[in-house]
Amino acid sequence: MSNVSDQAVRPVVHYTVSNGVATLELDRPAALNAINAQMRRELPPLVAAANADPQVRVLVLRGAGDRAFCAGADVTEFVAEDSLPQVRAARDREAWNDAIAASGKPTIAAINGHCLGGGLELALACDLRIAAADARFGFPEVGLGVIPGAGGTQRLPRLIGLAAALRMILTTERIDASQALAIGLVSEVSPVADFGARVVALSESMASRAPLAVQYAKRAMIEGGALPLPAGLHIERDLATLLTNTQDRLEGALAFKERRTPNFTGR
Ligand code: CO8
Repeated sequence: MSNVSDQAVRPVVHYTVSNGVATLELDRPAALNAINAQMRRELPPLVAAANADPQVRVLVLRGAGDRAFCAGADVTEFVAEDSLPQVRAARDREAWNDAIAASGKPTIAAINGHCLGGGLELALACDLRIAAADARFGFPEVGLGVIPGAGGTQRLPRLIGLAAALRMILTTERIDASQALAIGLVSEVSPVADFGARVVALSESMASRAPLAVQYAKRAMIEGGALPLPAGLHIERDLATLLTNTQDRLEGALAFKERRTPNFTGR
């Protein structure tokens, strides 16, 4: 007997908040956390909730289980649906990635095991990618008759350079964590046994910094990076000026003078 209705109500994105860090866990480990329609529906409102919650200073995306961050789009859905739902699904896929990429708060993809296709695009929509030593990365799309359609062809070459991106996408070859580190796809690699602790340490360290300064620094780099240098410098100057009016700027200087840990409030 089918248990489709059970599957429909069980959440496939698990959301928790601890010490200023919202963790969004893709939770379909039996399918290597493949992205299905339900997951695409659930994630954007959770990202919105994290963005709206003043207690949340950092977002972490991870996959449930020990085998995968995310093995890409749920290929079985593409086989089952007719062409109009496929078009809709493609549009949903962009919206889901847009929600992550548009977050004003810093985002970290914590990647273990398989990170493929749409899963890699999700990681690319984050600000930082950190990997466990067992992580494997690849874009299988052209082997399935499609192309990366949720940011992969645009974000990957901007991050690792055109030659390396062409190689990954056109060959579908998979790379391991050390290769990903060497080409700048991830910023660090941890032994599998230490990975969970490292994710917590990094995210909580970021969450302990002045929230507005973190957000403005991110904005200056991302918005300014898409502009000619003079316009980018203008954005940087504006945001730096805005920060001079914050309580946290005074708190940072005072804490330094008093040799204590600053108590930042995000104001
Ligand atoms: N979609 C649905 N189910 C999946 C997916 C997926 N992407 N990946 C893995 N699974 C399922 C498997 O079917 C299997 O289920 P079951 O136990 O019920 O048979 C379970 O997860 C475990 O997987 P494997 O037994 O295959 O585990 P292995 O360790 O042997 O292999 C791999 C792991 C190499 C990751 C393998 O599972 C694999 O190649 N998966 C597919 C990867 C992939 O091609 N992803 C899609 C990328 S493309 C994309 O994301 C965007 C465009 C999609 C368009 C598709 C048009 C056809």
